[in-house]
Amino acid sequence: MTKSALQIERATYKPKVPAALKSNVKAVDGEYTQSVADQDEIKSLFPNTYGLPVVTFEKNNEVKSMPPVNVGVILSGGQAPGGHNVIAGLFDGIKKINKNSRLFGFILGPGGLINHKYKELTADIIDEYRNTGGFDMIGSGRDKLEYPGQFDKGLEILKELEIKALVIIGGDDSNTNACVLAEYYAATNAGVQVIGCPKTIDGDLKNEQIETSFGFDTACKVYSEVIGNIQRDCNSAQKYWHFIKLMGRSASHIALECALQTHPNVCIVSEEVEALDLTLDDVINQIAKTVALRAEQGKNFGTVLIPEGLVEFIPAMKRLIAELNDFLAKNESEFRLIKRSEQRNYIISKLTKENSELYASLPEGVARQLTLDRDPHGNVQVSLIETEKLLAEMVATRLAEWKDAGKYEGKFAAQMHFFGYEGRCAAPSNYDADYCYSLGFTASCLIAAGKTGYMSSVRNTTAPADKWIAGGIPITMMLNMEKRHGHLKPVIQKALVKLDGAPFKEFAANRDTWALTTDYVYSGPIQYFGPTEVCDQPTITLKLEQNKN
Ligand code: FBP
Repeated sequence: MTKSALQIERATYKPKVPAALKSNVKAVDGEYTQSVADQDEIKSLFPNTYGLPVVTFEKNNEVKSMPPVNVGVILSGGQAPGGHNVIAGLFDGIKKINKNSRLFGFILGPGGLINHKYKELTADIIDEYRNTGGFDMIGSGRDKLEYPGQFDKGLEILKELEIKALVIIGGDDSNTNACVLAEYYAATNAGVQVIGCPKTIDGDLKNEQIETSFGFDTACKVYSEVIGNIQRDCNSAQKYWHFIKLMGRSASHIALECALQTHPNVCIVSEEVEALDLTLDDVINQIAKTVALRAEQGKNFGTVLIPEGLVEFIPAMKRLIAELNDFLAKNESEFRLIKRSEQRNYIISKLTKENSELYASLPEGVARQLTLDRDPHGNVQVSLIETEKLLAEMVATRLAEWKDAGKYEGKFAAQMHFFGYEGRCAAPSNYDADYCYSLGFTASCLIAAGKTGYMSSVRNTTAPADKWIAGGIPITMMLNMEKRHGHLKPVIQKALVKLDGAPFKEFAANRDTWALTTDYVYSGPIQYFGPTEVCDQPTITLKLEQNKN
């Protein structure tokens, strides 16, 4: 495999880890825990893994010899920078337990466990992938591990390979499933521990105990670099408004962090749109107003950041999508027989009045995207909806109306962008390289301590790595009951942007200034070599949340 000069140099980077992990460790049990809500129900569903104590790893002077342990690892869901370092940390950790320990990677996600597709991860493979982006060492997938039949099928291969512990690296859903699996294997005395690791660029798997999900740091830095480049281009030519959609299936953490890093003229935060019960029209007016005000100062240029999940947070759009999901599920075959040119009118004629009017007001392209194929759960695939085009087109129409009414004088030309896949496999920043390696190593400590149903946790990460705290959090502690596909299920609470949280407040305090001035910040590319103030900074979100800015 041909390697770039950066790849060759970066392979030698030794991730920084919490001081305790440099020595032998002992597991210190903390307080016994409760789930965040619905305690009685969660307790009855997880009798073997509920209420366990939080664990912290501390230095241990005693050297204990341990037998080798075979471990399996799965990457689940969307790629996030640093996944390979979780696996490298886990590998080094189990080799420290005993040099004869073995690591097996299941191929292309949870499906690899069910279908018995795996490969042994030996030192030469691990070394090839240290500090690299991507999940290509073993691949990832979105199969869900949900049913006892799958758990039993998985157990067959675990038994065959004498695997005593399984590490699932994933987002909120995958870790919920890890928790269910841990309970099932404990209840059936399967002899397999299950440990989760918090992954997702979306940044929405976090809570009191889990400071951040890995990959968020790197992805936001990559997007902010490119947004900065666009802003400099924008300010140089002064002729375009750039509408930039940013990934994040649901929560707006990525858009918010990028706004804090780059100071765009507008950033929409879905959670605020929902809280204020704004309509699509309100959002359009809000952007058009900023365009008009800047035009009054002779500034016919600017940037707008849009979170990927926005349309599902606009209450009226949410209702429209829900009716469309329902209607298309029932009438899919009839709809597909209708000529493409007549599909729009067909839908308009079938929806209830409010939804029909909203659908009719949408630009052609977006209206069509809303009727495209659903995901396996029957939901519209939001990442396929070109919200950046929707907003740019509707803002152009609104400005034209204002121009006719003599309320706006200016020029408006838009450029559209969507940043998502560009950042998901970037080489991890120092933060993610260190955090991920530490998470993986900590997972091996949880295994050695005999724990199951825990998520690997590394805390205090705005401090230098030496002071980070490694431990484990019982996953049941993060569960509550939520309605999914019509049924109440135990799930990890998804962390949306908190409107009373420090990151949003910081943004809200500055956005009016950023709207009218041109206060762009150019964060530049991620730096891997150089002074720690440049290379080791966590996200602004994390610093503000921990009051460290
Ligand atoms: P995870 O939550 O699985 O980490 O995935 C996040 C994400 O990158 C979202 O931001 C995005 O909406 C989605 O994956 C895209 O999915 P896909 O990779 O299947 O196109």
